Amino acid sequence: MNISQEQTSKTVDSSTRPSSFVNHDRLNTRLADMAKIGATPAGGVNRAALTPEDGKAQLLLVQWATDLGLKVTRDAIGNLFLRLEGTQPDLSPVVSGSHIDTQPTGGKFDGIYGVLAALEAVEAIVASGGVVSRPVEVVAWVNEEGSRFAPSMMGSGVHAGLRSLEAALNLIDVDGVSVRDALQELEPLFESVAQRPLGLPFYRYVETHIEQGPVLERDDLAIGIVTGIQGKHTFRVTVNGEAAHSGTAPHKTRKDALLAAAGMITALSEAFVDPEDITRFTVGRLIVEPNAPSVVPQQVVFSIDLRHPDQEYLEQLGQVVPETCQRHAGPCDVHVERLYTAKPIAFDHQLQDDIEAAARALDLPHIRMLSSAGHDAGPIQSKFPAGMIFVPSVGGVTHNETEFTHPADLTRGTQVLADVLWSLSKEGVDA
Ligand code: HGY
Ligand code: MN
Ligand code: MN
Repeated sequence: MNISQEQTSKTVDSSTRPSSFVNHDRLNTRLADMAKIGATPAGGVNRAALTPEDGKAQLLLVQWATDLGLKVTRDAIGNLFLRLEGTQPDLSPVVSGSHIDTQPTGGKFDGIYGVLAALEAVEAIVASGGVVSRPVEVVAWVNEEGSRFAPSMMGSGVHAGLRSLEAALNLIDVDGVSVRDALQELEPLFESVAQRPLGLPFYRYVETHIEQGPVLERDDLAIGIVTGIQGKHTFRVTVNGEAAHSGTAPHKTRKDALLAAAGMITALSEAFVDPEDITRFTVGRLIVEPNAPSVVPQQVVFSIDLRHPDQEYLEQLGQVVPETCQRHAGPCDVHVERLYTAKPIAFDHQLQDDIEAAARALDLPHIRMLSSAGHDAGPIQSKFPAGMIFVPSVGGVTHNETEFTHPADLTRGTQVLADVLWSLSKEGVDA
C-alpha cells in the first residue's frame, strides 16, 4: 500500500489534531540520516548494541531532541529518554519509542522507525500548539535485538524488572566484552546527559514498528493494531568433544563436536516440523572451535530461537530441546542453557481501542493482529499498559538489508501515534 504524500495529507482532516502536523519530509529525512550510521554496502544497517555506531546514533537523537527543547535523561543500563514536560509534571508519563540497535544484516526501519515516529509525534504535538498535561516521553531502549549481547529485550527487560541490572551488565559478547565495559566505553559521549533512576513508572506505553510480516501489504491495509506477541524461548547449546588430527584420528575414537551438533539440530528440526507452520525453530548462530579444516571440532556453541503463540504448547516444545540434545550427544558432552523465556502476551485492550479509534478517525484501513516478532513493548506490558501500531513491510522482508516500508506508510503510522499520544496525555489529569 503506497499512497502518495498528498493523499496522506488528504486522509487527515483539517483539525488541529497533532496528526495534521506530522512532517513527512522531516520524518523520512531523519530515517535516512540514521540509516547512514552503520550503513552496509548492500544498503542495510549494522548497528550492534553499545558499539560506537550505536553511540553515534543515540547522540544524533539527543541532538534532535535538544533542538526541540526536550529534556534528555539516561538510566544505568543505557536506555535514553527524551521528555516533553507537561503542565502536571508529577503525573506518570505517556511513553513511546523502540530500539536503535540492529541485527548485523539489519534494515533501515526495524526499531529506529519507532523511535523517530515517537520523536516526530512529539514534535507534531508541539507544532499543533498542544500543551500536554501528562508529560510525554520518547524512549530508545538499549539492546533489543540481542544479537551482540544475548538475550534480547535487555534495556526494556531491566526497566520492567524482568532482569536485574547486575545480570544485564554481566552479559558478554562473543569477544568477551561485557555490557558494563561497552557502556563504560560510550560514557564520555553522554557526560552532559542527566542520569535517571531505573524503572520509573509509565502511564501508558505505545510502540510503533514495521510489521516484519506480509499481512498488511497483502491485504492492502495501512495500520496494524497489535493484539499481542507470541511466546519465545532462547537457548545456548554447548557441545564439547576433543580436537584431533583429521588424517590420523580414526572415526571410532573421535569426539567430533560438530557432527554431534549437526545431529542435534537435524533431530530438533524434525521434532518441530509443524504442518500449519506456526512453530518457529531457528538456529541462527553456530561457532566452531578451533574452526580449522584439519582439526576435528573440539567445541560447538549454537543458538536456538523457538517460538509459538500458545504458552502451554511452547512449554512442551521447550522440554524437547535438552532431551533431544542429550540423545544425540554421542561421545561428546552437551550443556543446554535456557537463556530467556518470554510468555505470549496480550496488549492492553483499551489501548487497542484507542489506536483503532485514531486509525478510524484518520480514515486509515486497519486490522487487529498478533505480532510474530518480539518487541520491547512485550516486557513493558508486564508492568504497564502497552500497545503497538504496525505499518506495512514490503514483502514482509526484515532482518535483511533489503527491508523496506513506503515513506507514506511510515508517515501514516506516525499520524496515528501522534493522535494517540495526544489523547493519552489528557487522561486522568486535574481539570
Ligand atoms: O527477535 C525478535 O523478534 C526481535 O526482532 N528482536
Ligand atoms: Mn524491532
Ligand atoms: Mn529486529
